[in-house]
Amino acid sequence: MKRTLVICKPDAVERGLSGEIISRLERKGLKLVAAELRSLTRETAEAHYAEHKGKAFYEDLLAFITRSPVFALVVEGPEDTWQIVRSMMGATNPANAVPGSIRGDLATDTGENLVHGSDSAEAAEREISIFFPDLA
Ligand code: 3AN
Repeated sequence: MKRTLVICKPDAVERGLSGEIISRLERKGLKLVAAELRSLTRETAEAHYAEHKGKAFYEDLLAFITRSPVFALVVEGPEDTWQIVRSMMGATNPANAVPGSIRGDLATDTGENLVHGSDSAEAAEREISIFFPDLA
């Protein structure tokens, strides 16, 4: 899958860091294919985070991701684009995210960790179809 979904989460937009995140992706050599600033409905958030349903942090996660607009992006690169984005993001827990990564440089909180990237080629396809059905 050459395309992957990236979400600059509400904390990124609120902190004025969506430009920084997009700039890093572009400087890396990934191409923007789609981009939209939008408020997520609970329904869209549930579809996106279906794998986390039932976990202790699920309701907090839905409240967070729907609290203010996100910047949803589709970026394109070589076959392993989703892996490139994941390594640029850094670990889910910013305490483990290496300096140089988005979370390693800019985040301190596991919940509010600025960015989402699809974690497999299958997830990229599924998530792009949720956010940008015309592209799928
Ligand atoms: P990633 O965002 O690195 O792909 P996932 O998919 O495991 O991580 O988790 C999705 C989101 O759920 C995370 N970005 C984070 O906001 C939240 N999350 C994951 N694990 C925890 C946790 N242990 N406590 C609080 N929030 C969590």
